[in-house]
Amino acid sequence: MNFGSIIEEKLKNVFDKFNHQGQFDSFYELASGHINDTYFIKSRVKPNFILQRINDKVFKDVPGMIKNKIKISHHIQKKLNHLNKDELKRRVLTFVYTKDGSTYFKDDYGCFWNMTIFIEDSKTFEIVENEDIAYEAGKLFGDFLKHTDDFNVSDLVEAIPNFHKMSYRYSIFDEAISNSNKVRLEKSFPYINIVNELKNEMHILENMTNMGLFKLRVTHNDTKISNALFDNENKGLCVIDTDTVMPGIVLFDFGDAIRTICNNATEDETNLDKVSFNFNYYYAYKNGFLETLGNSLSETEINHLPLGVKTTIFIMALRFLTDYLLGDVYYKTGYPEHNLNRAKNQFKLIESFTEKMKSI
Ligand code: GN1
Ligand code: MG
Repeated sequence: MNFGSIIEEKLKNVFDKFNHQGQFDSFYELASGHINDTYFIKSRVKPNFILQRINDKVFKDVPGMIKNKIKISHHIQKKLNHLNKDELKRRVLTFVYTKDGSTYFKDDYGCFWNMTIFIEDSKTFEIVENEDIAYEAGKLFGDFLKHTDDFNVSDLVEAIPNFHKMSYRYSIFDEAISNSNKVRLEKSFPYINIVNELKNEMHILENMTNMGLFKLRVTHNDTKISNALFDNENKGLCVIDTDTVMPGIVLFDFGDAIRTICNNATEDETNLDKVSFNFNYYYAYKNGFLETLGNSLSETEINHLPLGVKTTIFIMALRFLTDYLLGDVYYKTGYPEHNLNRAKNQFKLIESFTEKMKSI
């Protein structure tokens, strides 16, 4: 048996554990995520499905994290109950339970699997092509926060503790420097300097959060543009990948969307000349976002949106650099310097954002 058919057998087996009317036809891997293994399952009868093996080294409480996702989906479904059943299924993720009623399946190797219904006639973008898409994305992620605004944050587990806590990110970065191999450390030197230079500024939001200046909300925490589904007319459809939904502040959700929407290149681009910050997309996104969410944001939140952007790009740069120093233990990588290149890309984006920000 070759590797492909071993995976197919495995997926068929797992798929069979879930409660659905589908019949396994074929599969392919959706390889753009950095953490979980995600598969498109084509069924002989519609719907098709998304089957996902959750990385339990990253998500230490998988059942709790899946519960988060399901609670949030149900909450949004109630908010959208004016839509008909078919339309509703295109606007919010539908989770499929196992035949014995569990929200996930745990296989013999201890791996956790969960499944959702695939949303047909939808697409994602890795790079934004025009302002309309940026605006639609703003409305979509704004809607997500708006719909969950009245959800009690203490009903969610912290899917990944300290996820956006800068002091924590700095502390594991410092540890990584002490434990890094020499070659990786030397290649990182210029960027380690940038990290140190920005230290105070990059702690402002954490300090303000500790002072209670930002509302603790239900936040998505992975609002990169590829986690927004669009329909064939490029209208925003559904927010996906709710793994990291947990209590947080609005600024990282705003920042992470902007980080990916306003980068003229992808996060993996190694030609840094192509990496530059697009302010037209920034304004388009912000317009969509504030149109849906504006009334629920405080003046302090709105005033700190630009710092939210810089801090979010920075925290990604820092996380990629830390993982490079540690020898690629967290993110999936395609080649040895992948994480370093991702970090360089994000540092270049910060530089471009800061320069352009000064001139407006
Ligand atoms: C990871 O696996 P994926 O692509 O959904 C990461 C995000 C990063 C993103 C960068 C749990 O998300 O925080 O922003 O890579 N997810 C986790 O592309 O760490
Ligand atoms: Mg994710």
